[in-house]
Amino acid sequence: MNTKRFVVIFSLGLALMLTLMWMLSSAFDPARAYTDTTVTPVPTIDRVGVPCSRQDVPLKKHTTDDQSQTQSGVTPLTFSVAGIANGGFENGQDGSWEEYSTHGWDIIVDTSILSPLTPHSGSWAAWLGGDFDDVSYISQSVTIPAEAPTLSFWNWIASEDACGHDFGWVKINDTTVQTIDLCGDNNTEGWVNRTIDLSAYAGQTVTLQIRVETDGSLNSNYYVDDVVVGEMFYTYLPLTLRNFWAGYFDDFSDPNSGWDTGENARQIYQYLSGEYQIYVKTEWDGFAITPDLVLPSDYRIEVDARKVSAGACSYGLIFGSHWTADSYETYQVIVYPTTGEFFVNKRALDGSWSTIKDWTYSSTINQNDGTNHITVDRIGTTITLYMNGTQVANITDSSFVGSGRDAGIRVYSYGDAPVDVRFDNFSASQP
Ligand SMILES: [Ca+2]
Ligand SMILES: [Ca+2]
Ligand SMILES: [Ca+2]
Repeated sequence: MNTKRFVVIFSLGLALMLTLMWMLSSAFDPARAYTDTTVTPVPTIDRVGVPCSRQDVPLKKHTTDDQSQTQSGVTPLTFSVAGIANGGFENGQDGSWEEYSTHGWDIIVDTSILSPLTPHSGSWAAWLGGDFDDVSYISQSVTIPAEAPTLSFWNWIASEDACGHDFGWVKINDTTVQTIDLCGDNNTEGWVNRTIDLSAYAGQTVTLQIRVETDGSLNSNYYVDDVVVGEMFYTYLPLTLRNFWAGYFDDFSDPNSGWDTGENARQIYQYLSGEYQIYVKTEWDGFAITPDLVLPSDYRIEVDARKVSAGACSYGLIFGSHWTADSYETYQVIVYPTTGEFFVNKRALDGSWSTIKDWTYSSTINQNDGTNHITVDRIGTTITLYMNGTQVANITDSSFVGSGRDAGIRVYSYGDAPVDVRFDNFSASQP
């Protein structure tokens, strides 16, 4: 107890000291005084007098980052599944993560410590390494969703060392699932996404640890933000709500019918030859999009979907969808055409996913590249699911009821990226 309190106070003292030193160096070092963020500042700054020098890093404005793209008339929103608590670190040191540093450094820090580095999201990120002979880590217990057993996070490597000396590891239950060599050759010069397949741990509750160990010379920093376990969605919400009732139908023959289109590092979503294409470029990645419907409380959503790419993937519908400023809730119907199975789950505003209908084989599902007509009826608290006109599930679930909700289409890549799925004849009607 006393020891722990001492460590906390000690690390707080260090953090305060570091903050003060940053302020001092800002005042005295012209290299820090830039205001144009397109200018890359001098990467190394003399830190004489700083008790434990943490190397400055070049701040590169990441213009190719898909999260920074904006489209005319469209507000891009990023939503991630948060099986992880405080995955974006925006709650600060709220106890969700255990954090440790040999030298007592705070790992979860805000911009007052990180500056001039900008967190990937918000004003907090995790800063591992940055000191000599230091072991640092963050860890927490998390359940790996069976339907999306992936770990994804954004990382930034800034090292002045040669390869083979300083390392980062991603560990599950103390077993290394990925080793990251922290060295100048691997410097990212910005936030890059790292995605790790955790299918070996699907459905299990495990301890996730992101760990850095440095040696006694030549500094290495490892920054982490937006840790996500499970599926990730990028969806785009047009500024103008489409009050469609009575009924909505799109055969995608008109490429200006109102669905958003775009391409970034992870996906293409566009009208293509009378259909709507979702093309996911990377493994273990998902994409969902809606035409921004405002549904009545009882509705039927239908779509034709077919897989064009060779490997495994899933596609389907989202419905009962509702967005808040920083989260969303939705049902989704997932079809896995490789085996003719389907799955229904839901995501709550707190980021947790729950299974409503576990993977179920249906002979009515056309396998592989066959087209499947997916229908879902939402009537009161009942969800009735049809594949190619045959009822395959009838579920009672009282979440996400009432009018004003949205519905759309979704694709997930698993380990066989790229994935190419075509949708047609999307409709919303009253059953
Ligand atoms: Ca953050
Ligand atoms: Ca080193
Ligand atoms: Ca069509």
